Amino acid sequence: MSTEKSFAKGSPAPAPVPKDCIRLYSMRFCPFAQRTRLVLNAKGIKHDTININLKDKPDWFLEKNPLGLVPTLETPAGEVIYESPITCEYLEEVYPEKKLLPSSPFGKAQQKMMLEHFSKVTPYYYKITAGRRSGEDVSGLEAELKEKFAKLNEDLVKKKTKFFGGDSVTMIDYMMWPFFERIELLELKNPLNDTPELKKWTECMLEDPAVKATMFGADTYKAFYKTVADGKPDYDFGL
Ligand SMILES: N[C@@H](CCC(=O)N[C@@H](CS)C(=O)NCC(=O)O)C(=O)O
Repeated sequence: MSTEKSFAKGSPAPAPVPKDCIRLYSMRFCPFAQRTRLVLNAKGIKHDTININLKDKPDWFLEKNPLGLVPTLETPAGEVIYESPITCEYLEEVYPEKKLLPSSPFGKAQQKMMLEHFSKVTPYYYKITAGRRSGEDVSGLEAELKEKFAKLNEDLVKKKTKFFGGDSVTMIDYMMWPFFERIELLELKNPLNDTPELKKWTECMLEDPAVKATMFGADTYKAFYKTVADGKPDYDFGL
């Protein structure tokens, strides 16, 4: 089962998670939930998806995850896992066939450190888009973000690899990708022109089957985030 339309407050609770399946509570346009969708997809994990209306959440969802955030996973045994990096690490451990993390403790630690650095990038997406909406001068924020992109570029140059964890896609690439898929929302002028390796990375990522399977186009994101900015998020946009 995959519900596309979102469940809002008052919607009946979905059936229990089927025995051979894992469930993802999601929102179709959420970059954090996309991390989990990428991992589910890359590993070919059988799952169902319940989309949540995040403005008007069902009580049964809040009972599962009191933070009320997506992504949230639920197993047939009723175990609930949330916070995107935690959901992805859980999937890596439970479904180890196609590995996305290195096996050495140092390799794993390196990916976590990269993610920690990257977690300083994501707030700019909210600050810049909100700043623009309220007519603020966001040029300082833009410059800071470009500086962060330059650091990521330098990282790829030093490593001499196509991806952040080597020459094939690994977990860290999937953790970062959703924010690059949405880069046009920032309305920056040629955002990756000064960072050619990072730009090449985005081109390589676009070839990845899990990326292709989970992505939306820039026009869809723009239209969805316009509904958010107008205070009436249309979680079912395009359905
Ligand atoms: N730190 C969380 C962030 C997840 C998050 O912010 N998800 C948003 C949707 S993009 C959400 O669920 N928002 C609902 C709310 O804030 O009430 C993670 O990495 O999973």
